[in-house]
Amino acid sequence: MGDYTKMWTELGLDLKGHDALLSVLGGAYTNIFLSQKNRPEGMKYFDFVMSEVHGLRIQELMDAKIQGRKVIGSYCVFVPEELILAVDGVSVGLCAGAEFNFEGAETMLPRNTCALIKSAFGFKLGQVCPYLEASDVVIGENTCDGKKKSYEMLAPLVKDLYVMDMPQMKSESGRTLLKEEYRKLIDKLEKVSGKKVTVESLQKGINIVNAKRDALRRLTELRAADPAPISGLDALLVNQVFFYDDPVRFTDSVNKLCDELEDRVKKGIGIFPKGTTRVIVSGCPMAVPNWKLPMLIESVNAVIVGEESCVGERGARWITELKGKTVDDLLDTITERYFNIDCAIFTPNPSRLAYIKEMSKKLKADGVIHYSLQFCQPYIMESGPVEKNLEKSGIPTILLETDYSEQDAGQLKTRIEAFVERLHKK
Ligand code: BJ8
Repeated sequence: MGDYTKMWTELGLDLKGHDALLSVLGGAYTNIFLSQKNRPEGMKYFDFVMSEVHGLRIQELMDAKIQGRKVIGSYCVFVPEELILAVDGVSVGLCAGAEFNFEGAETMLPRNTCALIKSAFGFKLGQVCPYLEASDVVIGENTCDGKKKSYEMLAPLVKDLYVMDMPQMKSESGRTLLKEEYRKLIDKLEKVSGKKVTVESLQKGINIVNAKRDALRRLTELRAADPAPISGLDALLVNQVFFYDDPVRFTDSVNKLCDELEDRVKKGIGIFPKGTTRVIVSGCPMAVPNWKLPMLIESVNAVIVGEESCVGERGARWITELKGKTVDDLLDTITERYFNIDCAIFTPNPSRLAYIKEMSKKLKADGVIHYSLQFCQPYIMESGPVEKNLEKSGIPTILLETDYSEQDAGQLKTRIEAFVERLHKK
């Protein structure tokens, strides 16, 4: 990586803390990703993106700002990138996956807050996230109680925080509320950018995001092969980069990777031998650099073949239908698409369970590892019924609860080993 000290200083980063974060991140990346054997060549692009995730990509954001484009940060897959692109904005994901400055975060938040929220505050208070510092607007959403209340505390810390309300039930009034919130979000984006959302600009945004999701769908389908042509770690990385990279370049890189994986599938080349135990990870999102669980799973002779998560299928699986002649028509189709997302904040939430079953079948998984972040009420509450129902349907399931620390790694590994052993004997 080049020398970006000037840019980081201008962004107001704490250089000492930032250096410490980058060195931990770089070391972890080398140990976890670069040590894998027989990786697809196409992963080189994603290695490069990660090596420049606080460098070149931030430089691109700063260049976009000079050209008059706005950088819009968000924490949830309910924020439509299509709307941001329709005002020529740049969308960046801000969820954080590292245990950084939790002491600082705990001066503002209760200790029993999930690691994802604490991490976002730790990064902000420690001034180490160039994406957050480059954001002209940060969009929050009233999803879980933890996020909803934490935005009250985040507001005075960032330049411009805009919070969307969110439905909690998949009812007609819920759908109307979501559409209304998207309409208000358009107003906000138009005001900040000084650009109007038009039919053409919205269609263009929809096409760009659909192409990105189509590429990820291709990747998902290829993982049904045995041997799996790509590791779960690498597939997760692609899903994580989805939130940071230039969307058109990302799509192109995922499609190139898929071309290579198609060839691997034809030739029977896999990352692990044919017949390796296959699992699906379901639950909370895994933001960069939260790689602990997949790393443990794939270190015990199992391969992850799918992620039922917002950094995975839940974030990418629906396509926005391109129909209608007005902005309002297109807003209907966007609302339709996003209203499908089966986040555990919804009650009841039967489609999530149904989809885990569908995924298990499609991807020929031997079992499901349900992953909840400690103190995440929505996913922990949902995990019990999910486990019971999957087991009843003949899909072995294990519930794991963890955080971003390494302290429980040994214990988790033992439980995963025992579970993989159970799947092996099935
Ligand atoms: S659509 S999953 S990205 S809300 S882990 S902060 S739920 S206490 S992240 Fe999410 Fe949107 Fe839903 Fe997806 Fe709360 Fe749980 Fe923490 Fe979470």
